[in-house]
Amino acid sequence: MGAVPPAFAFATSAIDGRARTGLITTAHGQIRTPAFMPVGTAATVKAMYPAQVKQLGADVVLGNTYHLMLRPGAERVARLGGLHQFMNWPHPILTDSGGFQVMSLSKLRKITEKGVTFQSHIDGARYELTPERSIEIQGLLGADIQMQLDECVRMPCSREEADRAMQLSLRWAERSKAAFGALPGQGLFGIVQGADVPELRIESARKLIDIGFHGYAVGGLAVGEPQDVMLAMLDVVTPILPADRPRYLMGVGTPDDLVESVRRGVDMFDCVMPTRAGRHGLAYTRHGKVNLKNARHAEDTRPLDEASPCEASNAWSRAYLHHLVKSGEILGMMLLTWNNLAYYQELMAGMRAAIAAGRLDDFIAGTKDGWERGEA
Ligand code: PRF
Repeated sequence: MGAVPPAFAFATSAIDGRARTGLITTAHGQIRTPAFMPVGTAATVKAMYPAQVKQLGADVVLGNTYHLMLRPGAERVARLGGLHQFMNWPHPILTDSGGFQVMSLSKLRKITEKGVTFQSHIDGARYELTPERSIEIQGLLGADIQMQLDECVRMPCSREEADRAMQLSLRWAERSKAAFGALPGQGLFGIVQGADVPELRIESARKLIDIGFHGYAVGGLAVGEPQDVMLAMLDVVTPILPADRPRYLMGVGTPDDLVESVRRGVDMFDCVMPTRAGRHGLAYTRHGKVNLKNARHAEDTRPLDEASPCEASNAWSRAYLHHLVKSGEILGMMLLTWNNLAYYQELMAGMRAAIAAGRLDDFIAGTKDGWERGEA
């Protein structure tokens, strides 16, 4: 990196239907899109070394304002040189704003116009998170991509509730933008809300575009609704988002969600699924999911995927992985997390190459065929 980081930018290099492939430029390097961001909630992608995450093809990881403000604290991370240095990940970092995690993890939370107050899930201490404080924290962490504070409602919910949360998120979007003191190479994303109501989604997207962000996220999906509802909302939203800004579907998803969303024009994803599943004995492969807890693997000498270039997938037998998982051994979690992130990154690389070649639909059909035909 030179003395002055490059400006935040997004450029597409190929379009295939509504899907795009391109490059986001940030202060800490470039992100190839479509991108899957491994989740590094507490300044660690659980059970993985940072260099290993990068080597699998991840260009960016996600950190969480909520967790890091509670422990070790944003000011402390800043004193220690920022999140990149703290966790020894010199590449791009995106931080979520905290609102979603407050709603899912904290106790006694209360939302007002000003922001959200809550009790820490760690020690019960009281905190306040406003749009301004969230942006301040993300700045202290040094995140390359920062997210506005928003309110995400679970589905099913009433139209009135969806409307109220979406309008509040719009007002918080304005305040987040006003508070954002961009350093070179840093960007701020707005978040589209509106549950499963197309008119609310459209109003949210239009008004965010008027405010103006470096990128646009679609929030409030994968929160209890069936996949067809999520995809229908993407069909409504992605066509009206600016073609020259990255689009990020938050907290999604399964491999099938990823391919169907890329087909609909999404550029970025994050999800705990590959890492969390890996700590619970579940492997994702080209041949579908493999539950290593199942006794049918107890004497299976085959690896997860002998054709995979990833060592976690080709070098250890299912019998051994079954044993590690049944014994609660740390190495079981490490190997399955490694396998799962390798598979997710391989899927993203496959989609990027397919879009560049104008063959995304064929690639997706072949990929689904592999999952369905199984053997695993
Ligand atoms: N908002 C924010 N983070 C999120 C979500 C959201 O709606 C979701 C919903 N899938 C995951 N993470 N800020």
